[in-house]
Amino acid sequence: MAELFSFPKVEFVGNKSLQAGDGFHYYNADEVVAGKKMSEWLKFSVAYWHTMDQRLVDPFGEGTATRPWDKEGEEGSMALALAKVDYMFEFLEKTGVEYFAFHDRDLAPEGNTLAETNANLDKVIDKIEQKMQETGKKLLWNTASLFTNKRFLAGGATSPFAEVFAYAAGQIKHSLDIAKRLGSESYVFWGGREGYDFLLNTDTKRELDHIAAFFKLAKDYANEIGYTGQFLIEPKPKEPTQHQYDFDAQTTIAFLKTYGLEDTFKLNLEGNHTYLAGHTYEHEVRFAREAGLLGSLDANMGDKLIGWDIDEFPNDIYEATLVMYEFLKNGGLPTGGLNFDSKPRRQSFEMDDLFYAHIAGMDIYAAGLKVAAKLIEDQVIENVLKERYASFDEGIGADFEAGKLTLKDLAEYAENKTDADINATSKSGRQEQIKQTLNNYI
Ligand code: XYL
Repeated sequence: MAELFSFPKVEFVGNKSLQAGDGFHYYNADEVVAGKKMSEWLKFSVAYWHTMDQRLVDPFGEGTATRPWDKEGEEGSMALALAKVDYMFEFLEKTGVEYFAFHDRDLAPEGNTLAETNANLDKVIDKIEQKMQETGKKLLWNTASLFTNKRFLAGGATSPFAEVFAYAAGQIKHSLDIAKRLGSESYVFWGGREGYDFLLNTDTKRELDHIAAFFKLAKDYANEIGYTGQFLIEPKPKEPTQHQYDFDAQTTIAFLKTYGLEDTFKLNLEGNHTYLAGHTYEHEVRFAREAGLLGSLDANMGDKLIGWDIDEFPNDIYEATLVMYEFLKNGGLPTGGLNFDSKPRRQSFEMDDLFYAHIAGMDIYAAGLKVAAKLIEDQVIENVLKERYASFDEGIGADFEAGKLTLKDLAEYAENKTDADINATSKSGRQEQIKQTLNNYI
């Protein structure tokens, strides 16, 4: 088959030239970092909905991009849906990305009934399965869109309408069948419309009970068909709803624990969502890691000046380093990866920009991985923490941590200390010095 893209296969070129676009400057698949090849640590994934389907619309204007596959069929046709698969797999081949991810509705048009929609979808899945066998490319995760179609205007699993709830369940069942069939490493639930727009017409308790029960039904079905991929929830605080139930990592962890779902799910954390929640990406990854619930990453970033989700390709070396620090502390992501839930900027509308954007995203995380590995090798942050918390390694602090003390014991110990005694034990936080050390590593 003739090549579909004129863009050459992307190879590692290093930093011989500093001009981007001629290949990878940092991502060197076989290079060993922290005991493993980069390609084993960094399981990159192309997002079907952006790379294949996104035409760079924004809330104020139509798409600016056309794609080479647009000529293969009418919008919304099966001909186009099937042709896109060829382009997707060549894109994976040329960029050296091993994984991809999709929503059910990214792949094929809907029919008049769920059964018709599933039949359309299965034709595309047949082709994807065949391509996966031919190329060895893998599915990082799949998911179901319970938010695009009008029927989901008030949510899917949290819809106040039982007909919609049942439809959503049917859609998830089929999506799990696909996950099993294609060996998807994880299965994602992003609750775009699982939340509320108006508190006074919403029975929040009932909706949360429903979605928790829905998740349990999904897990029961996965067990029944022998699908063992990791279930993931992707937090986002808002947009499209005013308030989403999976607001951020800690809210989602509390939800999972409230409903006894913490052994069923981990988290898929997306960079731009963390900004919308008023956090940093590394904050969210830290809290998920410490809860033992870090599952996968949607590698994108937001913009400090724009208030909505812009899904920008990652290009911030500080953020990539600090996220990779948490990632390495987690031992990587055994059943997850780095999915580029990202799109080029609206003015970067050419096909080559899609290649440049993925190269840049892979390079920034490869560079971040290398810096994070060096930080850990030199125990930079570990030493900061060791020194800062040293008073809990001996004396009263150690006795407290060992569970030997009551509140009364601590009160007796503190009773006759002066402020001068106590303040003399505080140490500088050294924030400026630590930041400069980080800069030196980068
Ligand atoms: C949109 C979300 C989705 C999920 C998958 O903000 O990031 O694209 O990643 O449904």
